[in-house]
Formats: sequence, C-alpha cells, structure tokens
Amino acid sequence: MIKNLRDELGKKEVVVEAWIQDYRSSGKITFLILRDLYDVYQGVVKNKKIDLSQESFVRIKGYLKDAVLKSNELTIKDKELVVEEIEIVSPADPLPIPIVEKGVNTGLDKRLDYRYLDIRKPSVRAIFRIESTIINSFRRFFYDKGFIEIQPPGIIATSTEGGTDLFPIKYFEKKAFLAQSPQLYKQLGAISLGRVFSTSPVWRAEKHNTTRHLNEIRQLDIEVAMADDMEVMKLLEECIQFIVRSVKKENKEDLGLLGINLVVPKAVYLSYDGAIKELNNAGYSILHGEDLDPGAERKLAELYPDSIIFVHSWPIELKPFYIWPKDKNKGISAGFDALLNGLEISSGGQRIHKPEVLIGVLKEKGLNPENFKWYIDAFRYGAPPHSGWSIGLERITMALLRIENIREVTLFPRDRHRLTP
Ligand code: AMO
Repeated sequence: MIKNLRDELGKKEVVVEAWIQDYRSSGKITFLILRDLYDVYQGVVKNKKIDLSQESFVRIKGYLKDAVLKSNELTIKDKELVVEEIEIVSPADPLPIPIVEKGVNTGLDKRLDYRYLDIRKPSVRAIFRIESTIINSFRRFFYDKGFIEIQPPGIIATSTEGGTDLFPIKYFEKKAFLAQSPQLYKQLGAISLGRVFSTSPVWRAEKHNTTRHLNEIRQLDIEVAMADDMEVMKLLEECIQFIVRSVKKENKEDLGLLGINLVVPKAVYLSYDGAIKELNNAGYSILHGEDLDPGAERKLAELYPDSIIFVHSWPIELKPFYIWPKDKNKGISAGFDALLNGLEISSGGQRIHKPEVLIGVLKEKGLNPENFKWYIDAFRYGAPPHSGWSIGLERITMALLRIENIREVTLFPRDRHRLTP
C-alpha cells in the first residue's frame, strides 16, 4: 500500500512513497514536487545527485519541517519534506502528455491515447473518485431498502431497446448479441424476487458520435414489483438526492478541486403534454409527438434550474415495447424520462405484465413475438405489475459535474473510433 504523507504526519522520521510530479535544481539543492494519493507537496534534496524524471515513483526517507493537516487537507505552503534517502522504485520514460497542464492544454483525443497517465492528474482523479461515490451510494440506497442486487447476463439472444443498435457476436453455432440493457432480465427478477437492482455495463452499436453518447456505458437499474410509474419516479427522486448528498459529504476536496458547488436538486413532475406546452410557451418550438432534443432538454433546465425534471406519460409510439400503455384511447404510456442540468440521465416506466398485451404491442411495433417467446412466457405464471428505471452512470456524473463531453467521465471510453487503451 502506498505510504501517503498524511498517514505519516506527527512522526519525526517519515517514510513516504510518491510520484515526482516535477523537479528543479538550483545549485546543490533539488526541489521535488511530490504527489501521492491525497496531496501534492514539496521535497528538498540537498547535496545529492539523483537521476530524476517526471512521474518516476519514489520511496523517500526524511523528516518534515512544518507540515500541518488542516481539516483533512495538508497545507503545503512553506511546508517541506527534507529528503535524507531517496530510492527510485520505478523510473519513468519521457512523458507523452504533460501531467500538469501549463498554459496550453493537451487535446482530449491525445489525452485518451494515454489515459492511464491522464488519470494521474488530481482533477481527473477527482472525477473518478466522485463516480465511485455515485455507484456506491446508489447501491447503499437500495440495499438499505431491502432490494436484492442481481447480476444480469451480458450475452443475450434478443434486442431489448430496438433492433438496430446491437453488437452481434458469434455464440458457437448461434447468433447472439451484447446486452444493450439488463431490461428483460431485471423484469424477470422483479416478478419473482420482488425488488431488485443492478449495476452493469451495456453496449450499444449506435453509429452517432456525440459528446453525450458512447458505445459502452454503465447503467444503474432498478425494478420493483407492485409499483407503478409514479412510485418508481419518487424512488428515483430520493435516490438522486441521496447520491448528491453523499457526494457532497464524501468528496468535498474533489468538488473543491473541480470548482463545483453541488446543490441537492428538487423534483419537478411534468406530463409529456405539459412539457411540450411549456417549451412552446417559452419560445422553443417543438411539435407534439416529437422526442425531446438536446435543445429542448436544456430549455427545460433553464425553466427549472437545480431540479430533477421528470417528464412522464409519454405517447406510446415514443417508448419501447415493454412499456405499459396507461391509456390506450389517449395513446399515453407509463414511460418517463428524468433530466438533470439539461441532460437525460434516466428513463423508465411501468412494464407490461400481461402476455396478450405484450404480443399486441410487439406486433404494433413491427417486432416478431416469436423472437420474444421466452420473455412473454415468463409472464404466464402470476407476474405482478412492476416498474423500474435505469440511470446512465456517465450521464449522471456529467450532469452533476457539468462536464460537456461524456469521454471525460469514462475511464476508458469506447466510441465509434476508440477501442484502445
Ligand atoms: P435508455 O435506453 O433510455 O433506457 O437508457 C437509460 C439511460 O442510460 C443512458 N444511456 C446512454 N448514455 C450514454 N451513451 C449512450 N449511448 C446511452 N444510452 C443510454 C441515459 C439513459 O437515460 N431499459 C431502459 C431503462 C428502463 O426502462 O428501465 C433503458 O435502457 O442516461
């Protein structure tokens, strides 16, 4: 385990391990900028010739002249570590990208080529520490409510969200696909286990290359028996508020580093009809029957700042085949989306739990019920009504941290052109 400086505070003689973020020599003195998992601080080497390079990993024996830990944050102004012995544990070759951005910033594409180095930057690491809190607090929220965490399959036989955006794979003598959602399996979990959640990677072969879409994402899903769309929207509201409170509490330093002041969002509930009316009244022209485009999502965020905006009761034709037709005469479904800071972060709804309704909707949507026989049959044995939703992990991270490009919040993004590292 890395010996961080703050673990050693209070001792006369310290042993620390760190990366050499930078160094400069002046006469017989060498100044080191050292970085460990928590802090960046200065080391001073006197009368020693050492072979240094940026980002080499070193072990140092020395003593602190004047380090103080203030509210969990090491103040390094005027504080220094006097180096008595230094061992280069792992030397670094010349760096292909700078770890400290000075003046000109490296382009995102180049940074992603060397992502394993890029994530050494404190501001980049802060993003992934926050993302870790997001997943963890999602888990904690539902685990504490008695939900069961399930592990849905990643290889599937049928499309869940529509047929065109699946990655086909060869599965021995059969054709299979990478899962684009745990959707059908979490439903089967809920109708027998009651209340389930999952965190899983999913793959979508969407060709468009945008700042908000990737081909591999992580989804935080829930599915609840005997709950309707309104009840699971309330759970989503409370879950997001819990996540934000957790990040505020557990990632104070990271948020400070990123300059983000997080506000626990309130919730606003709009029907699809209502949202379309409000948008048009606010001068954003959009037709009834159209999906909300990014501009419409941003406009709603302007109208309701610092809010989770739920848009519910969507037209049946705009929602997937498994969504319950709430009012067939009016053409309204029990599907919803949730927007945060101008971005869709989640969607969900009540599901169809009756085989004959499911067969009808599949046909209406031009899908062949034969391909879904195993799924339809699962509802023939006392399947309770059920509802759920899915949060895109990268999307909620972007929305909370107000980051424009989804690649920034993805450790090793997979997009139309990128498959390495
Ligand atoms: P949907 O397809 O809307 O619904 O996905 C749910 C959430 O996942 C995120 N998301 C994406 N993020 C980045 N790139 C993509 N290509 C991408 N696709 C989706 C979004 C989105 O809101 N099975 C349903 C959910 C349900 O009904 O429970 C589903 O997957 O944040």
